[in-house]
Amino acid sequence: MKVLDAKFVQGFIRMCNDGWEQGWHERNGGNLSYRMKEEEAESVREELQTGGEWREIGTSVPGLAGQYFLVTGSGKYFRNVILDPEDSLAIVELDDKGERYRICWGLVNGGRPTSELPSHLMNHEVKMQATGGRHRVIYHAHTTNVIALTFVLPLKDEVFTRELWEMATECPVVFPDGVGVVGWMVPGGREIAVATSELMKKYDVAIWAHHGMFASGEDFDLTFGLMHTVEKSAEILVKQLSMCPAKLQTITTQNFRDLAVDFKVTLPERFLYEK
Ligand code: 2HA
Ligand code: ZN
Repeated sequence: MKVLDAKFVQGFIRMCNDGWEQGWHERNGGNLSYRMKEEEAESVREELQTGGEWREIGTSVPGLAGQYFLVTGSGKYFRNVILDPEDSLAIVELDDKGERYRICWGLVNGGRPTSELPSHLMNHEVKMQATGGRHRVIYHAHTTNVIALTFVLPLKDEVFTRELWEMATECPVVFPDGVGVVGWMVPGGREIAVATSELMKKYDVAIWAHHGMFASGEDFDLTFGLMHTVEKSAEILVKQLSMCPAKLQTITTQNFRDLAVDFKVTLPERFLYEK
């Protein structure tokens, strides 16, 4: 099969375009990666090149050795993915130590995989282990309202989680584990990758202060839906803070406890403090 005919590739392209349409991907902002199934790599084998040069990832992900990933390219625009996926995307293979990668498909006009490759791969390694292999998608987006909130809320997991949960009843059901926050860091390197993957051991969402968000999920629908839910909740919070910084009423601690029972989710106690 041709790479562009594969269902996972079509789903990936659609998700890039959905993110662009949400306004989360100005210029070359944001990046997406998908950990391919063995049978998916097999299904497009005829188009995968094996002569590419091995390059350093910039970190070590031994748990992902030998796996294939579909990723957005560094400096590429989400806006263009749907028009020219072979220019914007790449399939990369990792070596047997999980320290180097080579390009097997895509980036036909040159270029490299996403500048956030260390963060993506370290998150994949953590989430693959934490979910018994179920999570396959890591998504980074420059979500406007979440970014705005990182200027006015304390950069604490407890504060962001609780405030975002309060903004929409379905939030604690969609992200019952909460969200993690890292303070401002230089993007692109190993240090921010380590900090983010540390949060990903506990959460499916990590907020990068003054920058954006990372989300992890099983498939494109769930991961895009998670990003969308968190960002929409942040939008409501921005509106609420703009209209009236002191809430007149909200979802209470007891309301969350009742919701958890009926929806059969476990909400960590540290987010259920009395305010
Ligand atoms: O420009 O989003 O974090 C790509 C990015 C870097
Ligand atoms: Zn970014």
